[in-house]
Amino acid sequence: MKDVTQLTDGWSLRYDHDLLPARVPGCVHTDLLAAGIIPDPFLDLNEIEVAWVGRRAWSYVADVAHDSGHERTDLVFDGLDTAARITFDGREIGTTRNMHRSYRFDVTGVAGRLEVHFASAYEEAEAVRAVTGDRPNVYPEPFQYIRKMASSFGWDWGPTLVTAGIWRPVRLEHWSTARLAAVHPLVTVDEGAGSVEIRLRVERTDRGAGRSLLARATVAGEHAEVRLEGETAVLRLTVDEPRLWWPRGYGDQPLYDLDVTLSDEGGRLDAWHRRIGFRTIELDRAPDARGSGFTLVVNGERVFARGVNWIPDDVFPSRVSPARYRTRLSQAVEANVDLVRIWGGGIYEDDAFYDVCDELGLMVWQDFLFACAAYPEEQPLRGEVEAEARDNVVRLMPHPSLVLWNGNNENLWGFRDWDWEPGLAGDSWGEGYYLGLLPRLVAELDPTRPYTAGSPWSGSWDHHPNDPDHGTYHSWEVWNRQDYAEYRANVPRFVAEFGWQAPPAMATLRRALTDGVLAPDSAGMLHHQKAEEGNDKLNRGVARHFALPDGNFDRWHYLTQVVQARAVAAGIEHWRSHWPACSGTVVWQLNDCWPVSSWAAIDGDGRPKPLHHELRRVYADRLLTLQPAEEGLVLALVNQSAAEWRTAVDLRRMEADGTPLGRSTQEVVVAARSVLRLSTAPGLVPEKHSAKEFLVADADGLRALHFPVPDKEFSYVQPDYDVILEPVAGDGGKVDVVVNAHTLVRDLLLQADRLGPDARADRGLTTLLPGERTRIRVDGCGSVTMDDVRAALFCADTK
Ligand code: BMA
Repeated sequence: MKDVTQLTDGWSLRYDHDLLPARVPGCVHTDLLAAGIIPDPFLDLNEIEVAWVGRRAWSYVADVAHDSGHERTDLVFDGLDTAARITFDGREIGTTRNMHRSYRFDVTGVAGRLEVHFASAYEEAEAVRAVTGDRPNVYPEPFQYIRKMASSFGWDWGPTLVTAGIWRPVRLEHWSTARLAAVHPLVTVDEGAGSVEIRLRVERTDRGAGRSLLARATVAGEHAEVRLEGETAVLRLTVDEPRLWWPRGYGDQPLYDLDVTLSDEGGRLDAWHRRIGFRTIELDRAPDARGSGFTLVVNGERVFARGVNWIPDDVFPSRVSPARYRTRLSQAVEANVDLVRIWGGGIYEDDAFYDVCDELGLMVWQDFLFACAAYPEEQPLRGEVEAEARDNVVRLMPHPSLVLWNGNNENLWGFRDWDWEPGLAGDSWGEGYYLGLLPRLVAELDPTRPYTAGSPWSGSWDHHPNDPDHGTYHSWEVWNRQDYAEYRANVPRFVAEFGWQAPPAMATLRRALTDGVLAPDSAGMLHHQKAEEGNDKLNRGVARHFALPDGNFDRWHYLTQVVQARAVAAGIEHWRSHWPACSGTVVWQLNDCWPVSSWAAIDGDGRPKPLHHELRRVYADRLLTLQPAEEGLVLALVNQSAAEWRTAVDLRRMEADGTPLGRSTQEVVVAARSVLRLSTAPGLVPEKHSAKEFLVADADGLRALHFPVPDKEFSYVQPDYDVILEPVAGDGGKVDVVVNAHTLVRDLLLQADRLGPDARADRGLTTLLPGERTRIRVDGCGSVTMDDVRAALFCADTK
């Protein structure tokens, strides 16, 4: 049987004449940080100070002995970042130039000093650029000339920390006769029967050549076996009426163990195991009266995708453990998300990511790794692109959560709209990957899964790549230039990106910015804001609704977070209420890779912003919303659950001080998985530009509000509420904060992180009518005083 030795221990990083202890998997920055040689680049302006790290060559060394008694020994790297030359016992055994591939070298009989020499990624990228010629991109960094996580070079939410290192596990594999070189399981469901087709490839030693081998597969008590005389074989298994894997909210996530073994007459040689799930997946892009849609269909059920975009959870991805993936993806689930799009400027994540998604019922949309640039199609890149795609398609295809391959992020759009076309003057820019190579590879290797050429993409060059009526759409004009109400101006078929920025939680800011003085434009704040005119856009966003607080950082911080939550909610409420014309929203972005002001719902320290709570509301199965629309004020009820929703909607027209002006109750029935749009009775609609009245709709504990004018014009009464602290019996770490409102209290927020760095509140923004109360449970805060709590409470209508 194959025998594996992990090479985790005993590594050192050469630093001038010293050898520093090194972590594998890891990277140079984290080793230098652990050795006290660089300051933490996540704090203050330290990023600038450590820029030299990415400009240098580095090497890792370990002494490796092995004597296995096997015929072959392979040195296997799951990931090298990036341009490396590997020597073993002084002999060069290989070179690499792709962070996204795994590598295997035959090192039979070799022992001694193993050394991995990394060139600076800049040097490699610049050398490749010299061969391919220059191409346009969105940032002044050479990220499209090297197959490495693009955002390592910085992004509009990320620092420029250009890594090097052995970023994924490395091991020795000792084997004799033959091993399983590739296992591709094609899993689908055919008329109720689960079908697994396993395409196998084996590698043989010289002595194993021609020997008869037996491959055997098992799933759900079914077996299949095949004799191999050559290198390849196909095994087929059928499982009668398997339990189906569903996205969360649609059913369970049963997973089945699929085992493949390889043996000869002497016994077992190799084994492979994955968990699979039975489901079908289609992407419906059929033309219709509006254009052409983009609807995921799972097990025949059409799904509105409640999505978030995912970026690498740490700019040093080797630090992201399986436990951290689980935490972050569980936060997505808490926000009622059912789809995660892995964005193309990041990485193909570790299997642990997709394992969690398989278990939690999160659909995964995986971009191939191209973002915001024209990518040369010449060698040496073309071969690398094909090799990395083959590696990762085969690695990830067993996961039932994976529902879609996507060719790139914004490159088809960039070519058409961002002035690339003239400058390219016929040079290659990646189209051959997105419309040629990648769809061919997916069809060859993973034909049960849909592929789309890009995001955004209208399906063909017949329409603009970002045509709202065709395929996927990225909505960025609103954040860049407009008020969030403008999200309501169109109904795209699938909104794959849109978002609004806000700073991170206060405790995160305080940890990251140690200079004490916080202001929107303090040096630290500006350094931890990477977007073009980011702060101006934040300020403009606030100023459309509120008086911009001058010199009051706490209020500025709170209001930017309120506007972020309201903006994203406005988009989702509108687009969801247009299902099935619109069949998905993917918020830019779920997470961050360091502490920064960004579009993220969860900040770089893992703390939720108010947007995270708001997502839970707007992505719930049932959503109640009031929307100014062309036809008047629309009351929309979204019911994405499998059960009919019968309810009575209580509509109240009110004055600012809570005086009722009109009320009615409407009985409604919303069919399963559907939306009901009703016009509001004219007598209940507040006067068009009234600063004095508003409308409240309530149903089954859900609430929708409509204020005819922006907050700064509304005649709020000075908010008044009292607060009671109730310790939670038997649990010293928890407290209930009960707020009783005497007036209208708009967007009340308890910033739990002000009560303790690990404290979490179970509620986000909450609007209370006069006489209403809310109970906010805070977990992890320890003992708190009334003063602490008062100082952590904010509301929007404060004068
Ligand atoms: C889109 C994304 C990212 C970017 C985000 C915010 O373009 O694809 O490249 O970070 O918008 O600007």
